Amino acid sequence: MTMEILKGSAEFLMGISNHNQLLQWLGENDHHIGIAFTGRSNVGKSSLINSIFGKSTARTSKTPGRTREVNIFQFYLSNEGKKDTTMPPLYLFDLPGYGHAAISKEMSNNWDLLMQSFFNNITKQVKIVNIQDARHPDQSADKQFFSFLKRYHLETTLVFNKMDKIKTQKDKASLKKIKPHLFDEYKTVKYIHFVSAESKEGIKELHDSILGGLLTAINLHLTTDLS
Ligand SMILES: Nc1nc2c(ncn2[C@@H]2O[C@H](COP(=O)(O)OP(=O)(O)OP(=O)(O)O)[C@@H](O)[C@H]2O)c(=O)[nH]1
Ligand SMILES: [Mg+2]
Repeated sequence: MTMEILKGSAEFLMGISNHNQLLQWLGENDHHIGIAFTGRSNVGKSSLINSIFGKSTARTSKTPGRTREVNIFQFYLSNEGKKDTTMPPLYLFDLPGYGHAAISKEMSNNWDLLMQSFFNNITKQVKIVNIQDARHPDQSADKQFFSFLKRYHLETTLVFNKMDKIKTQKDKASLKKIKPHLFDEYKTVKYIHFVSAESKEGIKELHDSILGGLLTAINLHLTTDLS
């Protein structure tokens, strides 16, 4: 049985910038299984979503801070190349970026409210992907985000994007050396990937790792339903 994320199947449901509306959506869809993309503005969250879920799923931009809403998509898996309709609905959340200097106080307060509402109310069946820029790993904004995230005990995959910008093998190797330190510092991080949405390096491995997490969550869901 070959399962994959069905490319081009992600359907945009809505973009939510109001935390009460987000609470309402999460309340109405309370068995959600899925995946949430987080990271500093401009690290390539939307670009990575597109390389995994199919071109033009999410809007990308040269202007940092473009994604200001929680964008919710529904997507499907394929089994032997065919759309699998036996699965519970799967959701993809493209979350607004953090750490953008030019963001106003008002916008950053709204980000806090949105993110608290999101992380307080999603199920454990939502896997978190944190994207960082391979050229600037573990920035203070990332540390802050992880200290916020820690209290929710959600399994997280850490992804270093824009690997195409790291030209020498020596620089790639020294970046990869910080892995043990990151696993040690961030206890909820289970996997670390080095990828490029541009060159597609590492994308297949990231896809497989995300799919594995989804299949585990789906199995748990099915087992719980039967008991
Ligand atoms: N060289 C290179 N550029 C990339 C890569 N991934 C994304 N970019 C570029 O980085 C910029 C930001 O990409 P987005 O995908 O919009 O980033 P984002 O994290 O969604 O940004 P916000 O929504 O503003 O938080 C765009 O100009 C992309 O083309 C990559 O792997 N390599
Ligand atoms: Mg974006």
